Amino acid sequence: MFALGHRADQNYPKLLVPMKKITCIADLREIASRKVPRAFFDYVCAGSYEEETLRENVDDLQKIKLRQRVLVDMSGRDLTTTALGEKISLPIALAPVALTGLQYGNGEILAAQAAHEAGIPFTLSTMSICSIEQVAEATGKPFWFQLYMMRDRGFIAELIGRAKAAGCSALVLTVDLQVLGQRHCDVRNGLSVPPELGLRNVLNMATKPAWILSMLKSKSRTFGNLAGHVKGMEDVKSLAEWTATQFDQALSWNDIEWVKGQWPGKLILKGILDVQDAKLAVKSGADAIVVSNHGGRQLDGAASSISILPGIVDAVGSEIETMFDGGIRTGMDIMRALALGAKICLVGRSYAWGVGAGGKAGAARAIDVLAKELDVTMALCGYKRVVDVDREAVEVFQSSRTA
Ligand code: FNR
Ligand code: LAC
Repeated sequence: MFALGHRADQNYPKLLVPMKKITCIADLREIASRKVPRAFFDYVCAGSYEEETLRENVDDLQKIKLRQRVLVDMSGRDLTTTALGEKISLPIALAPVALTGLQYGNGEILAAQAAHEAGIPFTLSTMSICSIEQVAEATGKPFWFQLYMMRDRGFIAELIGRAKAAGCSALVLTVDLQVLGQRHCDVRNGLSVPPELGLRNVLNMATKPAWILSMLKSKSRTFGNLAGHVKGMEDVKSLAEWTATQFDQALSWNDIEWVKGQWPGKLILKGILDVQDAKLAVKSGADAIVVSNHGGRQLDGAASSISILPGIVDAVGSEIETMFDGGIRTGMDIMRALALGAKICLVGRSYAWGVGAGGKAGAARAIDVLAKELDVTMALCGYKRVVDVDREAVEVFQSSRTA
């Protein structure tokens, strides 16, 4: 698999770089920036409003210093762990990312295949391009389904039923997007699904032949789970307008019971960023939470996910599985989040750029980069097993280390 490359230090012609020569997530982002039409690439990168929270997610992770330990036996390392009681080969899951199938044709199917081959969970967004059924049929493996609660409860019950019928192994209920935080670039780019064929967009797409080719092979070009079921979904000109009319702004803790009635399986609440809410999540009977600010795409000015994580783990860590997302760009970041108590990390943009850069090979490369970085980081911090990583792995958040 080849992709467009960018680095001056690589001995490859700029146009073709083998995937295995891609060294880091930043490489995948760079390649995606050239291969994916502008409106869809910007959609992935963006945070809401001033992008303060987006920046803090990344910056606060980098501020946490890892503790270098030497002369400890680090042979035979083991990156396996569990999520919701299931064994997984890395402490990572692919986060729900809307419109992945517009980064590259069949993007959701390809990312799901890459995740399954790596032995980690894939989460399909409600707002995916490939439908639940298409992903299930193409992969033949269970995945997690992410749910947005809309006003039409009949449709939501039907959607949950479809996830059940497809053999989904967990429901991820996202609770931090009942109204949409504005990402300025989406307004400026006129982001629409399916892509609007105005002159500017067409000219931009014409410079992306690999993308066009992948889209021609794609099973779907609009919201696969919603088109044909929800009115107006065949042609969405503004996500903000659409969410404002469809999403249930009255959603409250009382509705979790209703969801559990429809879905007796494992339930994950995604978008918890407050200790008080984490305690309510435990009370609600959910199996897990994702400490998340939606990758800095919703409440701008909210604290970084990583700054909130330890407080939540201290408050509820023994009562509920605590997952984490926001700002993971390296294996070192994963180590930091695990050290502060995350059971696993969900990864959003890092793999979405991979899909844009090269479909399944790009997604697989993103997972591989993160896994290898985590493996080396663990070794240099003196850990053999992911499940043993604890707060002793970082310099901050140590209360009293005397020896
Ligand atoms: C998202 N996210 C998201 N979350 C969700 O529950 N449903 C969704 O459909 C989407 N869609 C979506 C699209 C794009 C382009 C991005 C970047 C993110 C949020 C996502 O699941 C996750 O919380 C963040 O991406 C985590 O932050 P990082 O890893 O991107 O920094
Ligand atoms: C987003 C939504 C759709 O972040 O989750 O764009």
